[in-house]
Amino acid sequence: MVPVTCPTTPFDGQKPGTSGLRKAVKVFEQPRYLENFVQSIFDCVDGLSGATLVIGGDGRYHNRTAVQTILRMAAANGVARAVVGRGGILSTPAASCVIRKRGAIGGVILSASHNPGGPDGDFGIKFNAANGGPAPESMTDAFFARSKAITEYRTLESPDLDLDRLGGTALGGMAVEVIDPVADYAELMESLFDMAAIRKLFASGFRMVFDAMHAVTGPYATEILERRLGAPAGTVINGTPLEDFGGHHPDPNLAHAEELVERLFGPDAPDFGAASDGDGDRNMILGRNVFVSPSDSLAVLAANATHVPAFKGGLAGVARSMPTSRAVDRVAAKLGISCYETPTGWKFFGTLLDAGRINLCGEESFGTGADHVREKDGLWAVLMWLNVLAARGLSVAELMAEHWGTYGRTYYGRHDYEAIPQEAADALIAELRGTLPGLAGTVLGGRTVAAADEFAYTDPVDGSRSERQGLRVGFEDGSRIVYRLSGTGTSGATLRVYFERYEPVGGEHGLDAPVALKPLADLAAELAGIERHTGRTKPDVAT
Ligand code: VG1
Ligand code: CO
Repeated sequence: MVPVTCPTTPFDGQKPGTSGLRKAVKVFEQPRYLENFVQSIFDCVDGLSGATLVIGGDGRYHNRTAVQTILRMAAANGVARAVVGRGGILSTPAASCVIRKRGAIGGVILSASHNPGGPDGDFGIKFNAANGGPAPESMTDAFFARSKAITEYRTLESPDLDLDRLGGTALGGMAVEVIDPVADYAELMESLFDMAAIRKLFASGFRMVFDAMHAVTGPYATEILERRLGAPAGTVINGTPLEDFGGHHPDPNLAHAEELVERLFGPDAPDFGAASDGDGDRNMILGRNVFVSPSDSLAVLAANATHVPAFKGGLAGVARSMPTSRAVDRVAAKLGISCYETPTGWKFFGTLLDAGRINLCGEESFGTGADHVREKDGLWAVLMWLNVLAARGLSVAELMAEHWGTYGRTYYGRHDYEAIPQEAADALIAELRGTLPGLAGTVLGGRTVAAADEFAYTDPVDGSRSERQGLRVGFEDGSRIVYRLSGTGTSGATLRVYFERYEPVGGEHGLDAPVALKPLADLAAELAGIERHTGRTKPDVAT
C-alpha cells in the first residue's frame, strides 16, 4: 500500500453552491475531478490528520466509486479513522448524526439530493463540519480558492475495500469501520419521540404511505416505521434505493411524487402520506385530500412542539429561510419566542442551533429540522408529524383547519424556470435589482408595495455577512413575492419565484393555493419581465 502524490492542475468552476459541489456525473467522471475537490477540502480542514472522518452518500450512480477514492485519499492524508455506511450509504441527516455521535472532524457526503441520478444524471459532494452541519461559507469559499490553486493530491495505491461487510479493517495507516447506516439514526429518533403513542396510532388502524422514491430513506423508513413502530408491511413504497432512482427525480413535491399524491387524493385514501428526497433530508407531508405546504408544516410543528417529548419544555426559538412563508413568524409571536430569517441553505441555521438560540427551523423547499442533528431531516419531520397527530387525536385536515383558524392562513407557492441561459437570468435579476428602490408606495396589480429590497444577512452569532440573497417585494396586505437564482442546478440557471398571500383569521381559507395565488404569480412574471428575458410563458415546475 504505497502512498502516492499525483500532480494535477485545477478545474474551473469547483465552487460549492447552496449545498456542496453539484455537477453532471459526466463531469465528475473526468480523471482527477473528484480528487482535486476532495484534496481541496482536506487541505482546508484543520486537524484532519489523526481525526475521524465520516463518509457516505445517497447511493446514486458513482457513489461507490467515489467512496473508494475518498477512502484512499483520506488514508493518504493522515485520517486516523474512517467511518463508512455499509454499501457507501448514509442519508444526509444520518451522516450528521454519526459525525456528532462519533466526535468526527466532519464528513464527506456524496449526493446531488433531489437532482436525478444515473450515468446521465447528477452527482454531488459536500463537506459537513464537526458540529454535523454543512460547511459554512467561510469553509466553502476556502475549498473553492484551494481548488483554483491545487497542484497535487495524495492517494494510496490499493485495491477496493469491501464496503458491504460490517466491521473494522485497515487501509494503510487508517482504520476503517463499516457501520450499519440506519442503527445510530434510528436510536436517535427513538430518543426524541413518543414511540409508544405512535405505535398505538398504527395499532388503531391509522394508515400511512411513505414514498422513499427509490432513494436513500427506504431502509431507514422500513426499519423505523414498519419494524419499530408496527406500521403494516407495504407502508413504505419505492423503498429499494436504486442508482438512478428508477429514472425519476427523487424530489418530494406535488410534481414529482405523483404516485403518492394520487393515493392521498384518490378513493380509499390513507390517513397520512409522506415522501423524502434523494439524500433523505427533505419531506413532503400530505393528509387525506390535503397537502401541507412546507412553510405551514413548520408553523404547525412549532405550534404543537410541546406535544413531543424532545420539546416538552418549549422551544427556545425558531428560524426559517427568507423565501419561506411567514406562517411560523405568527406562531413565534404568539409563543413569545425569537424567529430568525436566514438566507436559503441549511448552513445558515448552524450557528443559531449551536448557540441554542433556536431548536426548530425550516425551508419552503420541503426541508424541516431541529437541533438533534445539524441538517434538515426528512424522516424526523415525518415522525414529528406522527407524534403530533397521535397526541392531538386529529386528522391532518382538522389540524390544518385549527391552525388557520388560530393564526390565519398563508397561501404559498413557488415557480421554477429551469435551465435558462445564465446571461438571460443575470440580466433579469440585474434589471429587477435596479427597479426595486423605486417600488415602495407604488400600486402593482391593485396592491400597494410596502417595501422592496435585496436580502442580505448578518449572522447574529458570528457576525459573518452574506450579500445578494434574493430580491423581495412585500405588499401592505401581507402578501409577498421573492425572486432568486438557484444554487443547486447543474445546467444553465434556474430562476425561483416565490409567492405568499396572507388571509387573516376569519378570511378566505378554503381556496386552492394556485387559485389564491394566481394574481400574484401573474404580477410576479410581469414585474420581472420573465417572458421578455427568457421566452418562457410558464414555469417548468409549480409547487
Ligand atoms: C435548494 C433549496 C434550498 C435547499 C437546497 C438544498 O437550493 O431551494 O432551500 O437548502 O436546495 O437542498 P437552491 O439554491 O437550488 O434554491 V437539498 O435536499 O438539495 O440538500
Ligand atoms: Co436533499
